[in-house]
Amino acid sequence: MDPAVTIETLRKDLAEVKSALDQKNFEAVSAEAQQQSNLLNNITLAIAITGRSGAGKSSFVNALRGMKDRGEGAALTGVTETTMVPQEYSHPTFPNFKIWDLPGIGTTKFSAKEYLTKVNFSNYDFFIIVSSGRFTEDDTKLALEIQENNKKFYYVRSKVDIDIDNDRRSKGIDVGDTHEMMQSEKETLETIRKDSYNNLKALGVSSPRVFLISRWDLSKYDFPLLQETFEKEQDEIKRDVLILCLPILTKDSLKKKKAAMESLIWKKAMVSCSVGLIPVPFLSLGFDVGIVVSTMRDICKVFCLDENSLNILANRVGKDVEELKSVIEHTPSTGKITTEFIMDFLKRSPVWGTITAVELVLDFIPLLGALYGGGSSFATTFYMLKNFLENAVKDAEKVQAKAAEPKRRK
Ligand SMILES: Nc1nc2c(ncn2[C@@H]2O[C@H](COP(=O)(O)OP(=O)(O)OP(=O)(O)O)[C@@H](O)[C@H]2O)c(=O)[nH]1
Ligand SMILES: [Mg+2]
Repeated sequence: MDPAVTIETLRKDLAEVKSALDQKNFEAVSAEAQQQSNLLNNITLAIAITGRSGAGKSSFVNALRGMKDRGEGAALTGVTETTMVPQEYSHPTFPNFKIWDLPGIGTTKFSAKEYLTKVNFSNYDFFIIVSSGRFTEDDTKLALEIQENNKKFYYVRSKVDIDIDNDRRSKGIDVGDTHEMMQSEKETLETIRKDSYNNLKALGVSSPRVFLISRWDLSKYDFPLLQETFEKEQDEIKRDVLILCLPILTKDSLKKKKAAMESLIWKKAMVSCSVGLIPVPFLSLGFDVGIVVSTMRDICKVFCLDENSLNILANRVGKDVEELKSVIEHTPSTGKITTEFIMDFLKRSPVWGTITAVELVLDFIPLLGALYGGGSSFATTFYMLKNFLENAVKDAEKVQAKAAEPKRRK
């Protein structure tokens, strides 16, 4: 791991930590850090996907998990037999993030109330109702009942790529005619938007919000907006879980993941001062190596740099995993993130060797001196994790760019 954090960036980061600490009293922040620092493993988030048979529910489940429809653990799609019981699918690397594939209400004989009881509605954080055509009265009754039970729901209109293509063909527009294609696409999307709005309004929904989506290109159309909307409407902790677990689709998702991870890092650094300390002889410091190791591994998973995520991404984009790995410069494979790796990094770190980062930390946030090790544990953990994160983001950008490159013809 090459050092990526300089004194200047450390100073800036500490100013941010300080402003977070200044807003509450130290004990409250400390307790909050304890509670939230392990959110990826402690907090469960469950999303329910419902909608008519064939609407694209299972495809959407796979899309949210960053997976292809074929492959180990993928939800079965395109089958004619609809399963009549909720199916649970965990996120491939963060098992507490669950997506439930529910049978559509129209495929059951239940009323909305009975349906919600049967599918254990209270287990879900929110619902997504998927339709590939008009939303039905059943879907709408369900949405109103969900609302009645104080849960959120989002309407998703899937398969817009098919509508766009159909309209283009019926207008006789050639695929080479980019300008005409774009115009036609705009018109199709506008028509679907209006039609969905009017249809839902007619069914009794007061201010319908519909998100237009294609499973084949989630970075286009309304998926980024949908993601942003449900992040906005969750509490702070669940929002961070969503941001960290949802697939990387745009540069913006990388940015958001980085910010969420940064806020997690200083909480981890505070916790690292209080438990299972081991001394670092050459620095006469103590910090929790276990926390540092597990957080670095989590960073790898969040930024799709661990073996499992890389394999899933390679499979999704039809590339060899070695090709994706070849652009990773700084981030080691998760198996190599060990106590030895961390000690070695600290020994080689020029920033750590030449300045007393502890003093810098205490200068900024004298309160941290009250922590175990007089702030040194905090400073060491914070510095190392921040460094690892900066490097991971650089690598993630390169891996995503490689994944997005057109495939070479053989
Ligand atoms: N072109 C296109 N096809 C899609 C999209 N979403 C799903 N499909 C296809 O639509 C078909 C049905 O999708 P599924 O995800 O199996 O639908 P489902 O709602 O789970 O169906 P049931 O489980 O039978 O209720 C599959 O062949 C999918 O590949 C999309 O956004 N665009
Ligand atoms: Mg299905």
